[in-house]
Amino acid sequence: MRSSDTIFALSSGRLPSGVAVVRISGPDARRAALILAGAVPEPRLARYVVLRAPGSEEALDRGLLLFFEGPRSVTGEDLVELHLHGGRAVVAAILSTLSAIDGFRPALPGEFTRRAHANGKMDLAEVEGLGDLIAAESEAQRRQALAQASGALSRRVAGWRERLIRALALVEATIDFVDEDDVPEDLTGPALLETGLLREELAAALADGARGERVREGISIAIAGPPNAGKSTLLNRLAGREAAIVSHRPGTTRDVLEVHLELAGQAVTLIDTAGLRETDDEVEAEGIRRARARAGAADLVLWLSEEGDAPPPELAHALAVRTKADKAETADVAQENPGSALVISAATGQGMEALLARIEARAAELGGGEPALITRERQRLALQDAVAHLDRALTRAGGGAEDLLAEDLRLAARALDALVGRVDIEDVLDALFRTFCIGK
Ligand SMILES: Nc1nc2c(ncn2[C@@H]2O[C@H](COP(=O)(O)OP(=O)(O)OP(=O)(O)O)[C@@H](O)[C@H]2O)c(=O)[nH]1
Ligand SMILES: [Mg+2]
Repeated sequence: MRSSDTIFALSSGRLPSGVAVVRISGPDARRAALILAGAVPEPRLARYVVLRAPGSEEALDRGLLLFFEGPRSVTGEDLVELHLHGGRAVVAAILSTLSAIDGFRPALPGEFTRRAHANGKMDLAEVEGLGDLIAAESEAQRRQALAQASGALSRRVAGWRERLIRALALVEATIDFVDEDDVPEDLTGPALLETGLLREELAAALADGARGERVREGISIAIAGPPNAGKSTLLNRLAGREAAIVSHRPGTTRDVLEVHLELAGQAVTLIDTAGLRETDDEVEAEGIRRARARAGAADLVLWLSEEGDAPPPELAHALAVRTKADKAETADVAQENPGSALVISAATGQGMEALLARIEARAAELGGGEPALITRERQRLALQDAVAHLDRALTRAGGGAEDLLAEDLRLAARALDALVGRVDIEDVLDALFRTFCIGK
């Protein structure tokens, strides 16, 4: 597999489809246009063409052909895009024609993006954002991923890095000129001041990162409570399908069951669990152990019971929900003591709007607002690393520790580089040369 090969692939979705898009990228992409359509159109203009196999008069298909001349293309290479009729045989005929061209081969998974990255079109954070955008299922995930794919994190990191390098240049200057008279004063003071400001900004982004990761992974809502409370019935109602088995027998649900849905623009994993009770049954006991674990880790727990009981102490933050309001006795009790718990009937739908409103409010609390900068663990760890180095740098105040301070700042810059997937430290020197008149 050479990176100088010209690669091609079906870039649109499952066939058959209305339109299929085939992408061809690499040094010989023009040749594909010449062979298939007889001419290479002007860059960035769609041309309606008849596509033919080489040496044949017969048309394979008619469609649009676009040519993007590198580096002004998504991969940074010459790139041809064919918009074909989305039939399996049409696409097969085009792909097999492309395969027969010398130096052409099918693209590996992610290879277009890999080339875009290699050609400096996207950094690592943008590639991650792009991956998330393609996987996005909720509105919040789409917004967050699009921001990251469009360079929101990369731009912020670039700004931080520039300031860090400037601070580092001040420290380097202090080291280099320490024995000379023409350096105005100790420059580590301003460097430390900037380091402190940066540290706060990085820490704030880090604190907000939990929200980003939650949006990306989805919010988890566990339904817990005693056996027979109506947990599975509620899950089915929220999911809009019979996902879980419902029965009048207490202890029906034994495994943890998950359904994925979108609530208030957030991806939500709804988790049905085994009813909590004392039991001698080994299988049920394991189900209950899992139920407790999942409820304990969930972003929101709904504690269901027919009596509207308060949740147990280990789930103190759970939202109490009184179920089966349609049953007369329950309804009476509910009226006696209104407001103590949400009252619903999964059978009639009573109280469901209020319950959904509470869930949505919590989802908005957890994942709402402007897209977060940090959206995955790898980014969080790199940012934590940078903050740790800045923290260490801030302990170097006072004379004599300039070398150590410089090293801390260099390591922080390297952590930021790792965050966006770029590691070159040479431009520290560039910054130094730019800021000071070395050739004195
Ligand atoms: N009248 C009425 N019956 C309900 C309602 N919700 C659930 N039920 C009934 O209550 C019984 C138990 O329902 P499930 O949803 O299986 O209860 P569960 O909490 O999942 O029970 P386990 O899985 O055993 O812990 C079933 O017979 C349901 O039909 C409701 O809103 N009104
Ligand atoms: Mg159940």
